[in-house]
Amino acid sequence: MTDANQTNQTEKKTYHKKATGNALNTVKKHAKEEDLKLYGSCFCPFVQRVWISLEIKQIPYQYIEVDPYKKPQSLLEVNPRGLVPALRHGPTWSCHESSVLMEYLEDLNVGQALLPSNPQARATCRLWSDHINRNIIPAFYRFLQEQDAQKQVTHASELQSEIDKLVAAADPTGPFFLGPAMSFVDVQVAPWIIRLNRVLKPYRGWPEPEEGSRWARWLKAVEEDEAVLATTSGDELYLDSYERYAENRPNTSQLANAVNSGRGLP
Ligand SMILES: N[C@@H](CCC(=O)N[C@@H](CS)C(=O)NCC(=O)O)C(=O)O
Repeated sequence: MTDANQTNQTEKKTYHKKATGNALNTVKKHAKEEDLKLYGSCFCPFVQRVWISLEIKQIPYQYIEVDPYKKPQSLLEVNPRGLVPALRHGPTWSCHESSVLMEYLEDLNVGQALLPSNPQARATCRLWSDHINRNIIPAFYRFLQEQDAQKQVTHASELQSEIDKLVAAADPTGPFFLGPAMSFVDVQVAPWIIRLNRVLKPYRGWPEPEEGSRWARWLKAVEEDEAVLATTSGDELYLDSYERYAENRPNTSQLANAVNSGRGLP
């Protein structure tokens, strides 16, 4: 006879350890040894930021899938905190933190620039990237992890209002933040944009954007961007990987713990 609890346990979904769909093709194309190595996890939105940047810039890189919850020695060597993404470039140098890594790739001056050249326009991009990190991302997880239906309504409107501030700061025509081309701010927010439909919609009933709105055009442009598509797995990968967050299971991740205890994100 099967123990009921045990059955329940085995039915729980968990994070995937291998990319699927388009992202798997990209992983395969970047399996061979390169000087620049991205240590990533297929489900991780912070990794996807760096991955999209590499794809846009067409910098040669090697993609190395790691499990950040198991923290293999190979990951701890490039990031002692044991979080993904981390980069190794050359035999000895390594670094981590997705926003820092995006800035590093920018500083290499290889391929398409993601920040504009004008210092004031660059500062504006950094200001809105800070808004994404400081306000949009925490609001996303507070909403996803909240178990109380009433509080979910409050968190949904908080998330929407943080997104609205970003939309109000964007170029009025778009479809991207600075206009017709994807740039730094778009890449910073893109992984969470694609997770609205794949995670917040199925788990929390996140609505479709208002038809014809500036936000709807932005979403569509991000969803159709080549580098976003190339780093995105099949829908099921996200649905499965985020069930832990949607159920707010204990010790899901350092990020989930930080959200639950009201601390800043790791
Ligand atoms: N601030 C970090 C956050 C990175 C992060 O939280 N990564 C998650 C995966 S999505 C991780 O490595 N978690 C491991 C853990 O919680 O122990 C960044 O921007 O790179």
